Amino acid sequence: MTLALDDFRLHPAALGPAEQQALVTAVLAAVTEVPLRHSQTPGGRRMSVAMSNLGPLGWVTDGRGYRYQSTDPLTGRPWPPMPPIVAALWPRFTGRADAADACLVNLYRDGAKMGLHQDRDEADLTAPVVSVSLGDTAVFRIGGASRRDPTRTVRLSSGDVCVLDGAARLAFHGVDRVLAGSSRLIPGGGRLNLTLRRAGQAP
Ligand SMILES: O=C(O)CCC(=O)C(=O)O
Ligand SMILES: [Mn+2]
Repeated sequence: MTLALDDFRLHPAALGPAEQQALVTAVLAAVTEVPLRHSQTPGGRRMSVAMSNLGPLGWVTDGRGYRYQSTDPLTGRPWPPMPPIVAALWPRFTGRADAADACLVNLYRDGAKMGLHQDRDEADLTAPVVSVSLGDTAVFRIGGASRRDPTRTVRLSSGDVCVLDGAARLAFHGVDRVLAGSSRLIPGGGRLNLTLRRAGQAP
């Protein structure tokens, strides 16, 4: 396997059923202020994943490109604060004393998937990325720091947490598909992914 996978840390079943339920409830309540939406890619395609953000900075995509900003372009409002149960995942899974300043919320329904990409819009690319899976199982694909590197797939089930750190921080990754109906956690079905990052404050 490629070197990059050495720093891809998967914690299977890290979150128990009660914690998963509490996270879903808190996140869905918080995003009522800034509704989940199908954003446009810079190339003008509608994303199949519905997304929104929590915390000081939110990742947005539109015809102008990818970026982080402190307000929701749809509503003009600041992104809602991260619920404490979400913010607490950062120190727990990274061991760091700092805090995530961005939590991207992705909802996969109706055949939604995410193409192979790197997370590289953050000011400090040395801080890890923490990704939490809730609801239906995802077929997640991960490779190396070059798009041409070999990839492998990993099934991410509800309650799994993965950390992209070190050499894996810039690993290409994506979601090939979601196994519809594999969980009953999300009201209306589907998969909810929370991606916690340090987006701003480069050293
Ligand atoms: O849904 C996932 O597991 C991955 C999400 C992701 O890679 C992203 O939003 O950048
Ligand atoms: Mn990503």
